[in-house]
Amino acid sequence: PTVIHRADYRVPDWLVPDIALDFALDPETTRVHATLSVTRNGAHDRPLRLDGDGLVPLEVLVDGRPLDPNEWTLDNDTLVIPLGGERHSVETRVALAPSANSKLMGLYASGGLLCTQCEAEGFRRITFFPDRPDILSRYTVRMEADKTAYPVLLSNGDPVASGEAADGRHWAQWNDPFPKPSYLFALVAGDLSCNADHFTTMSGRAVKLGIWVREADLPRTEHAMKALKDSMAWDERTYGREYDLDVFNIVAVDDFNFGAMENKGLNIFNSRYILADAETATDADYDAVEGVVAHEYFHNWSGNRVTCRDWFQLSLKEGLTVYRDQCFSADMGSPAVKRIEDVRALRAAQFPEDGGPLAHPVRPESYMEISNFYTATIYNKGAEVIRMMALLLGPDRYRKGTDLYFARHDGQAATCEDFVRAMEEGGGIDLTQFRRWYEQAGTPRIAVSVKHDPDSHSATVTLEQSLPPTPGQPTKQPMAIPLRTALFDRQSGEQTGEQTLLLTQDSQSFRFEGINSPPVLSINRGFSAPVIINAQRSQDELAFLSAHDDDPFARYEAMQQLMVNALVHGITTGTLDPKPVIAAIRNTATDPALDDAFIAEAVRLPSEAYLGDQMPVVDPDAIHEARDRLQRAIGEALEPLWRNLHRRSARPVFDLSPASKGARKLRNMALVYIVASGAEDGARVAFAQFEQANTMTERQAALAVLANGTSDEREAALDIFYNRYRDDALVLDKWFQTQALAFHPDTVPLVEQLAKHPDFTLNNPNRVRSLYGAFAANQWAFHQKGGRGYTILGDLIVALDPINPQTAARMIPPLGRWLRFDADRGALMQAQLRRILAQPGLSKDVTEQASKSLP
Ligand code: HT7
Ligand code: ZN
Repeated sequence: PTVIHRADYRVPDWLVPDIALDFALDPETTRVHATLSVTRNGAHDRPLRLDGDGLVPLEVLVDGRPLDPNEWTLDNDTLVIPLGGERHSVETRVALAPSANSKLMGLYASGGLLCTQCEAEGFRRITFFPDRPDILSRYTVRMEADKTAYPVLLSNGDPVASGEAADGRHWAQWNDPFPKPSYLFALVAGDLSCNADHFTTMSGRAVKLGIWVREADLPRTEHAMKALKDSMAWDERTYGREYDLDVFNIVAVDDFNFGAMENKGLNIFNSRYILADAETATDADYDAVEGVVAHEYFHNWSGNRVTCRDWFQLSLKEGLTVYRDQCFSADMGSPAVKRIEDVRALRAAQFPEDGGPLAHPVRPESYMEISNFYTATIYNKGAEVIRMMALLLGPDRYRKGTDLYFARHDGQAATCEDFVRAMEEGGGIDLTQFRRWYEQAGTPRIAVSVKHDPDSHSATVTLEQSLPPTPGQPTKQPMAIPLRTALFDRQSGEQTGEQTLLLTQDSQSFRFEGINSPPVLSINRGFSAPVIINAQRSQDELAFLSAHDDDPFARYEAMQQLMVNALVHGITTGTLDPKPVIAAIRNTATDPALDDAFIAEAVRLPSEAYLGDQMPVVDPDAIHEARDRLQRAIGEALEPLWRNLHRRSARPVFDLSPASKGARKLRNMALVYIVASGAEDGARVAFAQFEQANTMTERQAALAVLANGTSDEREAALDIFYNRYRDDALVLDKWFQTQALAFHPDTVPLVEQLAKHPDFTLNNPNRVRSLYGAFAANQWAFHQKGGRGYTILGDLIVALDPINPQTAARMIPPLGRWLRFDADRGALMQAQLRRILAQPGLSKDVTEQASKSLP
């Protein structure tokens, strides 16, 4: 496949200021008639080139005249039309088969609906068009469909007309006044019901809000609607951004390759990020609904009004929008817990990506298939980069920078460089070196040492940074790294005043004055930079910070580091000392100043995968065994405490207040430790929680705990859960996921069985992710000796690629981590990658990921 390079960007030869689309919708054969007004861009004599993907032109007209087939050519999939004048009207007619579209890109059928997904390059599967984000057009859309099967017809912008047509059909027309790139086009037709509401903007305009779902799902849309209104108000308050159309619609669909899509005025969502009620959604699901609704809404400015010049700039909209949704969710709930969750997600997904064969900069230099670049690096590391700039500028200057960015680039297709320049000018700061965060891949490592000088009452903190080589980048330049840092006095427990140290050189020292005794270092507070710190702090110092640090993230981090040290020492030497961990947990769990949600986060053991990341070679069995042992020791030593917390945090009535959510989080954590203690009644306590739960948060947590064991209650709970929820796809996903994630000796054969279950299907990405995505994340089971897990994933990728290559390609990275494991496992993982690559007719998506993952 062809490789596209950032350096090859050229302005478009032809622009398309207006496009009219006419759809005769039908699931078997949809006819699309497109009329493009095209204008020559600059002085050149190059033909008009319109991207297509699997399209056959049935008719091509220029300025109303039908062309002979020899007046145009099809160059691979691209329609090439020589044009003589400066502006023309170009018409094409094509036919599509939405029901046969299993890739879920372009126009496809899902659960009786017809809907579209165009980002990144799906529009070319609908009509011939220069399908690149720097072509901004005004869209007029007319669609016609059977009135009984598709009573609701939606598109971008405002509805302008509708009427009856022959043969039981009807039509509607929508106009979008805002010029937009083709990836933001959307259309939905179906039998949908609407949760209708309204929002009055800061300038007093009334906006009609609609969330469109199956009628039976309407009661499950309240949380999403609240999230939407909260997001609209927050973006006005925080960024001065007002919504611009009279209508904002959201549609939920069951089959979706991603979380959601920010189409102008018509967001389309994976139903798992819209539907929520206490019976079927966990608190984490509620939070995800709130976060994704906000994310898509925020794109209206960071992505739609100001879009991307080319796909190398993807993080311009995604990094900024993730940062915006993270801040929103922090403001809606607990900032401390939100930060902990976001850092955990970054470390689980982005750090391994940055340290593996698929590492790429936040602004990549090349790609084969852009769908492969919707990554944790573009999204989550991109958000960290924005967060660092916000820290360096401070709130007021950051806001000046974003105001300037939005004002200067409104209605344009911009670049990451444009954003950084706006930050520089708005904030009055030089970000020359900081730009390396966009250029250099890899996670910086920082070695820290602290020297106390009693004579001068000062302490010197010395930082040394290094950035490992990544594919295509063998050597690196030093990064600009802002590290919020404080020193603590051991006796008083007081800190000496926080400073943001800006590390810009390979090695640099910073002096703190007024330090009377050897201090305890608190560094990267709030996780101010996405780096790995090696500060060589003793277990004693970490215990001190876990009790005294006034930065909640740093306090959590000290606790995690304490646990990691105990476990890594236990794994490498065979002797595990649980005492310091138990003491710190006791201290934290009984601290009356801490809230339940924070305690639950702080006492949770690091995941097996995170522990693997701390070791030179991952040993899945040793990690599992040591973590299990420590969990049991903590359970046993503090059993009365866990039982007390478990009882105390029960809530008879469901509500979504932070206190109630925190109580449920702590109750579930306590249950983990009660069962881990080996208490004779552990499974019964879990089963009782499972049966009596008044929320999915408690029910699923109890099911997960039982699924890890081999008790009779395990099978009973799994059966009850299945029979109760078998008709609810989103909850059934949890049933598959829980079993694939289970620390159970038979998880591998169970996953093989579940793949043959009548409710399993390769056609629904949520179901695929719930079984195989979860399994690949279960380090102990997936990496079981002998490579059966790798074969399972290899078989899946081979079977899924012809159906849905995007989803298949997303399953490759777990196999690409072979360098992190022993030689036997590594060879078996590579063998699967080679087998996949040998498949005839392999997609570009899987080819790129598999070939880059091999040496
Ligand atoms: N901007 C959206 C990206 C997206 C997507 C990308 C590839 C294939 C399918 C997709 N569906 C949505 C999602 C977002 O970041 O908001
Ligand atoms: Zn996004």
